[in-house]
Amino acid sequence: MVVRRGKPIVALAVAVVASMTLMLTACTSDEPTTAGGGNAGPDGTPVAYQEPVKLSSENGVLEVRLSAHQGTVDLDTVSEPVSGFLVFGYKVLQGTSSDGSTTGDDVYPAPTLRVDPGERLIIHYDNDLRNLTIEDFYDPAFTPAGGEVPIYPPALESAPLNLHTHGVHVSPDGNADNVLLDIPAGMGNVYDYAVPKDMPNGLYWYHSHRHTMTAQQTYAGLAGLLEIGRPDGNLPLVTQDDIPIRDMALQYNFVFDRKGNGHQLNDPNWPQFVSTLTPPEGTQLADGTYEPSLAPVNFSETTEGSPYVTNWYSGPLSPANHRGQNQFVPGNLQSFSSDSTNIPADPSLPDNERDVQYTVNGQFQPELKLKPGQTEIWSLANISDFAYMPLRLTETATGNHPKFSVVGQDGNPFTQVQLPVGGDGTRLVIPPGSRYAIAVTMPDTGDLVLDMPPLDGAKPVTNPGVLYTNNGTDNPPAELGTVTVDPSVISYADGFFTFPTQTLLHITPDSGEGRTTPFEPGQNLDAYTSFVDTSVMTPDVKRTLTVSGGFGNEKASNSDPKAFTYEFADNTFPNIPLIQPRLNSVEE
Ligand SMILES: [Cu+2]
Repeated sequence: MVVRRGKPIVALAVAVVASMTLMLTACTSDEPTTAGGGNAGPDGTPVAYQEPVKLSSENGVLEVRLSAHQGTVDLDTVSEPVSGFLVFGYKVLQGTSSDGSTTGDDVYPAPTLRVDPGERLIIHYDNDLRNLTIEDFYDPAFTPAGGEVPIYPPALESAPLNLHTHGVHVSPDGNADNVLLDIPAGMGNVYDYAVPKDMPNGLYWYHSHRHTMTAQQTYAGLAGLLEIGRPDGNLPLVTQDDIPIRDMALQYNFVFDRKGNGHQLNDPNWPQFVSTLTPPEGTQLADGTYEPSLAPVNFSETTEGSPYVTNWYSGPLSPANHRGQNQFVPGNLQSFSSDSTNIPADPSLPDNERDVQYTVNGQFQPELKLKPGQTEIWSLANISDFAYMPLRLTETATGNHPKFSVVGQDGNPFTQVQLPVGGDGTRLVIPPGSRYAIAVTMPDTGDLVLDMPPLDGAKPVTNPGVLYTNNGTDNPPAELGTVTVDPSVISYADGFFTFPTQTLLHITPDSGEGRTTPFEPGQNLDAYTSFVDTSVMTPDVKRTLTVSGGFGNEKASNSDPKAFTYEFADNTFPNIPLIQPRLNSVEE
């Protein structure tokens, strides 16, 4: 009894101290706060830019324990801790950490790991994904042929996982970096990576790669950065001019009722994987009795009266099913209209109250201070599962969009500075999994802004839609209509998904004068790289491999709520042709 009472009192004491610290900070300094909830609601202010805790090798080895489990994370734009994340608890067994910690937990993104080429990375990897209580965490694997499609995908109470060091030159065999490994909940694996001595310096990342669950495990937080040597690529010029290097992990999160009651990480894929094979009848939608509801799983717990709008489709498998197309667009940027209802988009809603937010190192529009004229290297890593993130820089004093000087990609230093192909070098699209190292110079006057800009030539996205209105019960009334996303708020569209415009990072002038280092297109970088120029070689073998795919063909099950196949040489995995190139041969 006494022991049980102890816990709440300690928690209360910690909460009081924490809020006092917050008040003191607020009173004595106008520095942005880094506390959870610091940028929540109308009184929120941008938090100070920060990077995830970094765990680095010592005497040639980084040895850590990473324990994956369900967790609760402090987001800057939510006043309460947000539940429903999957996080790594960490313990440093050999190595150092950037904040002096030897253990930590509930961090988002996951800790950054750092080893040099030729060193060892040992990860004691525990799967504690047990006793899960996340209603929209499920396995979206297709229903077996002839099987019954459930109305709601059943929530997983536990989940297998594995570990993948994305892009690192290591063995995929056995219990090494094998993406086909299945580590059941309650078990673990020791990953012992020998990073090759001749691997170039660069930024990589790690995440669970358990097929069919990779996306939601990555989205929910089981992903972090991995530095092999220096994330700039160990460029001689960066060493010579002592240029600061930053890691920026790009992610997104969907918290439906961010400033209200629903302090839960929502799965944006949910409306895609509920089964509407049986269409609604009569007044089922209007009286809220039609199953499934496409609304977030915690809809009834969110603020009463909240609307939720999403694309609608019911009936058998069809290319007309565009559910999910707007799932990465904040609700306030979508408009809904029907004969009786008209909900216009509300782009004036403060960005920090959007339900879907794109973040830098888990922070929403953080503030970074740089000396005017200072050049830095930013290593940007898209460690999200799905988000395509086009980037643009703006110098606010002039409105000028500086070109991106790219010095490396996906962990490989470039031999020369290159410009991205988009927007005459001013638009850099970073797809999921990719990393770009860029040189950025703070202008002499004004701020610098990094954002996801409007897409030139974007068209409005219009679809059949459904509007749910939360009435505090499990039977929210719904009505059908049309959902539209205005082209002015679209930064990227690929036919499947649409992504919004959003500011990502605000850079304001610091006192003093910075040191400028030019990085001009074509300038030699003289870094050690593993790139070889295959364009000048004569291919030993030429192959033609047709990549295709689609909805509703004979290779996808017609009884699935949503089935799409990717085909290589007219077959789907695992029936694709086996290709065995000879070592040291060149193929085209
Ligand atoms: Cu990956």
